[in-house]
Amino acid sequence: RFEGITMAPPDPILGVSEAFKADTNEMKLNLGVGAYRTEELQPYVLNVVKKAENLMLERGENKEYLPIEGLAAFNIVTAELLFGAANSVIQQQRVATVQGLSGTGSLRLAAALIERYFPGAKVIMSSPTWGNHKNILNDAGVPWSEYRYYDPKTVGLDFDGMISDIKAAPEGSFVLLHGCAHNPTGIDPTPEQWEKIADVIQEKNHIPFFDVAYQGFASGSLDADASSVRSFVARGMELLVAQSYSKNLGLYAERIGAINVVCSSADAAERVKSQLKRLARPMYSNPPIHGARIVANVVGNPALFSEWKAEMELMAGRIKNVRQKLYDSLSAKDKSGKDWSFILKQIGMFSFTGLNKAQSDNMTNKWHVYMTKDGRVSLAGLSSAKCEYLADAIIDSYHN
Ligand code: PLP
Ligand code: TYF
Repeated sequence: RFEGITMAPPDPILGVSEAFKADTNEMKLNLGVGAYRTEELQPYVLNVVKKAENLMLERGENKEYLPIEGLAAFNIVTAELLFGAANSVIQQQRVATVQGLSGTGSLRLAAALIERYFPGAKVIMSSPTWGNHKNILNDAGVPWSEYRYYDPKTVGLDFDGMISDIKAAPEGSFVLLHGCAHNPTGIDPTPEQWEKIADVIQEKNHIPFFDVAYQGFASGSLDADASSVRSFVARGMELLVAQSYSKNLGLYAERIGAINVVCSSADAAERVKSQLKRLARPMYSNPPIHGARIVANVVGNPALFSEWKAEMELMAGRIKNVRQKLYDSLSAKDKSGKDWSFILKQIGMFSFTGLNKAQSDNMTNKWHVYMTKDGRVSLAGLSSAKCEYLADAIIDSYHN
């Protein structure tokens, strides 16, 4: 029966945290998982979240099931936050929004929609991308391949490679794009490059499929971080957007996010929504309510909303500080003349160091710095006090 089941490999990101826990060295540093920590390297619950939870407690809200599509008040504010409340797609009710189990569950629902209504259509994704994208599409039975994205020579974007691979994909493919703060590279296209990407997607009748897991975390501004999605919408394109509140509201364990499908008519949006509900019902029946209420309260209340923005700027600002300090330490300590300025050009929670697997192993085995084997470090798990230590570890690993 179960005897024949073999051991599954550990998840390449979550497995890092497990190894970190087992290490007893006091210098150990967990830069694996992308989760925000305070300067004291402790998890952080936003004040606005606590305030929203207090409000909810005072109101004595019940625990009845949500409808399949989730909390109505959440679905309204989440689409408005993404597209802008005045956007014509909102005004014309052309967006099908369904609450999902955070970013991952929303991507999974989108993948199920693609599998069912676009049989054989391929999703193309950046090389590299967030590792779970491949798992999600594999389990949904959606074929995928990669487009060029990262150029190791410049530690920057391979824009020409990206454009020619998007052009070469079969017409009507889904193009998976990170809305902002690309994970793992921290390298985003410029606004001009986004326009060219949109041009080729339109030329080839492809469908953009955005993953927005870091709105507010890239620039510190919610609107600026949604500009890629909004510029595609402004062209009248149909598209998909998965959203997550794990990082920007620190609601990791509440599993709150949404899938939004922008359609060409209100009528189509209603039909798409009915099909998303049909896909969700046998998978998990209906989503959890707590995180949805928190988001609805924070985004829907002007005072809490502006407080949220201030707290997000604080989080994004702390990450920018350690990014700068890491660069300063590397530049001061490294006598090889290597140019480390690529670290300052990257944005969001991560830095892609360019360390290869053997060098990343040295970081962990010799220096007790836990990170993914692709050379990604989560700056959200770094404190100012640890920047010099990390710089020493990186320089040692690079030159050995
Ligand atoms: N997409 C990307 C690119 C991510 O980096 C993450 C989390 O790290 C997610 C989606 C989904 O996270 P969650 O399921 O917690 O919303
Ligand atoms: O650090 C990352 O890239 C993510 C973090 O259910 C993560 O993989 C961890 C757990 C989870 C979703 C995302």
